[in-house]
Amino acid sequence: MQNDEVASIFREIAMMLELRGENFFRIRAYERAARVIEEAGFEVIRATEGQLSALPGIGNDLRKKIEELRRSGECALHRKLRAEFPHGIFEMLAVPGLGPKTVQRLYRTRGIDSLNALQRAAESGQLRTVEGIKSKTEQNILRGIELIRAQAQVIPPWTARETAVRAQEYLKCCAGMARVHIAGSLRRRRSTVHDIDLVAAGKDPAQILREWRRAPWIKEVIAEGETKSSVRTTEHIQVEVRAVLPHRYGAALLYFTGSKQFNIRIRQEALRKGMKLNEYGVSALSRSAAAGRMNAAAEREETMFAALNLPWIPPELREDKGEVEAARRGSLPQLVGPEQIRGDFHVHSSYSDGQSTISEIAAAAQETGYKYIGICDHSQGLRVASGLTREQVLKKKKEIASLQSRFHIRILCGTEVDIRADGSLDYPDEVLEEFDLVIAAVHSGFSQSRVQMTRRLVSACRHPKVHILAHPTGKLRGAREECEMDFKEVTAAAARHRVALEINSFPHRLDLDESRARQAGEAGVKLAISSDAHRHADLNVLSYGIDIARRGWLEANQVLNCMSWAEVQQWKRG
Ligand code: DGT
Repeated sequence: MQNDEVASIFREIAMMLELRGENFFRIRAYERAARVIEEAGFEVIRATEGQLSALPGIGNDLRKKIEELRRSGECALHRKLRAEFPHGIFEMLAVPGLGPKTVQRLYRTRGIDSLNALQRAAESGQLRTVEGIKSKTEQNILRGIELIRAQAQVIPPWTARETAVRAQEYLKCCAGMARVHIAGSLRRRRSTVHDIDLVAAGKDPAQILREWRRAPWIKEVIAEGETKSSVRTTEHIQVEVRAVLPHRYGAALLYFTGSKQFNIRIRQEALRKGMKLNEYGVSALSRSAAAGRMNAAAEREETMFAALNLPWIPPELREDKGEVEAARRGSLPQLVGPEQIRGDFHVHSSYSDGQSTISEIAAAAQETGYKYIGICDHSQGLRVASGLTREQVLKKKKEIASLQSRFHIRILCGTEVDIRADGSLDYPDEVLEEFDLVIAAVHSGFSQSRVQMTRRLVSACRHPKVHILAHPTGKLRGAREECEMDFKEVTAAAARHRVALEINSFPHRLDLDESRARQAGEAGVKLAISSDAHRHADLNVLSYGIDIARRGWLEANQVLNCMSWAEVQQWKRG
């Protein structure tokens, strides 16, 4: 049993206790324990008594529950609570904005006990007849259900990469294997991946697939043939492998990288140039051209593009969003890459709701090769995230000053200051003056009207101390949509006042997304790619933000953290 499984059992216990209306502190204890277990850094199920007791918030009772899980794979309390509620209740609890009290009421008074029943009741307008539910809430519930359904099909990005790399490594060892590459949406670095695609080349494709199907983590073969195998792994992830002869590898990789819209577009481009393109190669429409030359093109992706008289198009751009035209004109962007990133502005330390000390974060950032690291803890008003008072800010500043000489990277004393409902910031100006770096963000009041929210964000951009607007749309993957606002007006204000918009790389946020990032870039706004890490070990999530930036056509000169800290200060001064 892995940590996330133990954590999810504790989280369910917390939810069920809440459904029962039990003691607040008992509920919070299970929720806190779930978080601590997820971030423990070792497998709690195998841990010693001493290791468990050293974890914050894991007292005797919770430690015994973990030991019970180790012994029996089960927890009696969990099983008992589970039996009290129908399974569908848990699906309902996942609907954004639907708390345990309302779920309980819907179940007890109306017998609504599943997502489907909830959807039917909302669609027929019955929910609004329940006490405490307005027609707007009913609409929000329907949107929430849609969001959950869409999210259920998506493989989390870290799982997708891990599964794909494991499959690739296995295939590399198959007899006669010449080349193997990850394809599909994962190669295009989409944040929503539904299945894993790989293209393999060798002199005996059928033999490669026979060997592939023997991989120990394959649970079920869905479809198989001489050139294609579709399987489901033990983690229920669908993996598609296409095996081809080496001289067809480039054509197959191009085709199975997609996207489908890009494939259609590039086929049209071939036709325009008197050629025919498919997953086997590219050939002249007229028979006069030498077939051999065309076959040679099919061996590598670069030569496929060259045959069409185009430069190689980075997979991240292959969405039919103008990239073929840009390639034809010779104006493809020089996409930002990880090697150009000089630092991370947005990391939380144990001063607020982070798990790592400033020293641990600085050491990890230095190890990553960064030149600076922004320690941006929450501001005073955000009590749930242990926001810092003025006194704590001064203490943190002092600690940073004393730590600085131990590191050769710059440690920036920063804040993620809350933007209040009226657009003012959660620290007075004299406290903001204490910081090297100010990131402003909305953390509540997301249901404000479009006009109010736009005004709120624009007003934050106007504040002369603000460098970055964090997670600008407030979106949470699978849980909350973008808030209502005039994005164009916000980008115009950001450009005017030299405020960068954040691409928040944390997998549950990924905000801005690629189309917003591209829009902002085109409006002349700088983008800051941040990890929003709450543990030093999570600095590497920044790679998801880089994927978004690349898919948003961004070049290094548009990215704030590709600048040196001196350049950032100069940019802010204007
Ligand atoms: P997904 O499944 O949402 O993760 O996205 P993809 O892009 O990986 O799509 P997938 O796995 O269905 O197929 C892999 C690639 O194969 C896709 O990106 C383009 C190509 N492909 C699949 N079906 C078609 C099709 O009907 N027409 C064309 N032109 N290409 C296709």
